[in-house]
Amino acid sequence: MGMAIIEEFYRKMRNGYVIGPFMKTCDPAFVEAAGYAGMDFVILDMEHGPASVESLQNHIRAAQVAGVLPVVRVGSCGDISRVLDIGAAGVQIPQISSAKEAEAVVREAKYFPEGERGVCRFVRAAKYSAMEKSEYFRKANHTLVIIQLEGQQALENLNEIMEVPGIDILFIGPYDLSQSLGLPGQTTHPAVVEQMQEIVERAKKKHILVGTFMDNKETLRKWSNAGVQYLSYSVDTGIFYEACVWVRKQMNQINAC
Ligand code: 3PY
Ligand code: MG
Repeated sequence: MGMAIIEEFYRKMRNGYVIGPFMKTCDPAFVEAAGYAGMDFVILDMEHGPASVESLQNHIRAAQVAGVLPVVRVGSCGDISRVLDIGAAGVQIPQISSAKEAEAVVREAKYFPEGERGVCRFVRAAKYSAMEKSEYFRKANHTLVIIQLEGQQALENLNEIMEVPGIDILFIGPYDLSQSLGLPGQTTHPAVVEQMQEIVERAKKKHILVGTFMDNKETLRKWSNAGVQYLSYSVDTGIFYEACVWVRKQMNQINAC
């Protein structure tokens, strides 16, 4: 992905927000459609989706065709360099709870001097060696590193986590956070919202970009008003389900007339 696209993504976040869905479907057509609808990014999900590194290559190609930024949420740190090799513009890593874990993420995601990512220039991100070596290594560290904070330990260690260099966005996972409070799924429970708010405020004081997940209009309004810049709105499968429910309702209303 070009450096200019990442720069533009940053500019948008600094000036307001970016928005995009998680993707669990295995057909790249959904990624293209999200891009044509004006989404800024898609999060291709390896933590909770059936996608493999092999199938994700085509999702990333589709994202590039439709001008939407492809971020991959990996299942574990071991996948980070593999998804960057196939051209992911960013990586999102679940369940980070300490500065040590955050540092390990940066080490995996960045080449020297920022990290120790395994080196190979015969990969898709380097145009299979068609790109000049110097150009590849100059550009390759321009990727987004997003870590998910979604447990009580992450909150306890927040100050140290916020000091780790190389982290671009702190992402709050409301579902896992609710579980860590003994309230699984209750993402609008006051105790969950209070902790989310605390992370947002502490990150903003340090001028760190922050993201979270929401799956309805009310929570979208709440967290965008709170100044969250990376708005992860729902999931392709859920959006499709809601669209089908809407169509069904339209037909029921027409029949009732
Ligand atoms: C969570 O809410 O736990 C996430 O990981 C994002 O949906
Ligand atoms: Mg989670």
